[in-house]
Amino acid sequence: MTGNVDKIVSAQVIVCSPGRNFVTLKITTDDGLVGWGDATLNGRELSVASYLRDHVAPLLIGRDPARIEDTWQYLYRGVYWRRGPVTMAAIGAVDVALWDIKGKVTGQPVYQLLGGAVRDRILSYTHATGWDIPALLDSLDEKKALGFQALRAQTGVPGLDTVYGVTKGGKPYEPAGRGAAPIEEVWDTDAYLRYAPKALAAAREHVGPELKLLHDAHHRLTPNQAARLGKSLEAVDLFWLEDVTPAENQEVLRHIRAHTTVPLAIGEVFNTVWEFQTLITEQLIDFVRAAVSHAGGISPLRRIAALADPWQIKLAPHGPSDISPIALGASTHIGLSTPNFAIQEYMGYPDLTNEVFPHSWSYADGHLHPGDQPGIGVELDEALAAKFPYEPAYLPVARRVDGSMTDW
Ligand code: GCO
Ligand code: MG
Repeated sequence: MTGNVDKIVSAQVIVCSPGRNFVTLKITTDDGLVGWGDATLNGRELSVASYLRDHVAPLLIGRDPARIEDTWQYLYRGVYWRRGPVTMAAIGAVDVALWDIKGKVTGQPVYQLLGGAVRDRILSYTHATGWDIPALLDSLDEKKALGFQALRAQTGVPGLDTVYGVTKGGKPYEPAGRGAAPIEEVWDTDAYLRYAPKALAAAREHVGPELKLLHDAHHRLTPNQAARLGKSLEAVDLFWLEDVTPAENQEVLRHIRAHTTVPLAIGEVFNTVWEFQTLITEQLIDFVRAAVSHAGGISPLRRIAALADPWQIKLAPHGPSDISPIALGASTHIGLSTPNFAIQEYMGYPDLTNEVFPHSWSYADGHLHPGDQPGIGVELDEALAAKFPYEPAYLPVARRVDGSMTDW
């Protein structure tokens, strides 16, 4: 123990943009210990910053940082207008920062406080992306050469100029575009359904039977289209098919499940256990995709995992570029210590992001490990972050070929 930590003396919000926007919470105790949390919500960053700065930070001052669960309950149950991405991202940052402090107080990496390691390292997947099939196959080879044993495969679609998850010219995929308004993309689900099965079959043929292949439909199909796509992909032996339909309507999953055994992964846009309840207890999904930051922190994500466990449903947290290295680090502590954890998405970060957020977690040979630094093991270099102030940036929006809005 490093002393009698018993009071939070400050809670600051830092918004920076080293390549993309991140919202970071810094909680300081009267002993001078610092805990870091990630409150980034892609395209709506400033709303979470305000929620924390204006409504949460004043409530934290004077509280005992050791009372992580009580603080979580206070910020969740103590608010009449609860749930939703802004609230839960804010609460999530507080929860992670308090776990970070508890680790530093006890001198332990957080995974030890969560019960210790149940595995040696965490399987991770990254994105392979190609504008056409040959480019996708090259990208799969390139990512395999980095050691990945699980890869998400996305391709362009003939006739469309922009497609979710894909770049032209081999650049890493990054959906958020800087500027005062979102980019408008044109989307055609029929064209996608004609091409995607061919691209995924070619990918399987190319990589052989062992590599785990994943694919993200990004909320764009009707229930029947999803059922048909699932059926047509069974021979490809996907590790999962992600976000087949828009997340709001959960009943449709019963129809999809009745028609295909393709494993389904859902939940990156969910914020609480309640959105998973039916999907888990009716066994309508195979993987829970919640992110540690957007689902309210380490404490509630562990509860979601515990609910999923008896149904043999596994945790597979969201880990795109809009999850900061702090939340990614927190996720690796959960991954190392949670029995029904399957895989962590890991897009990787540009060098600048890694410099702004120095971290103890590491990637090697297709796997992640949180490292053994006390706490979460990730910090923000405030002086460097200050050189990259917030810049408006938005995720794209999508219209059908007839000009009407659809789900991006
Ligand atoms: C994924 C996701 C992301 C989201 C992004 C939006 O599976 O990684 O679908 O790429 O599009 O997080 O902010
Ligand atoms: Mg996704």
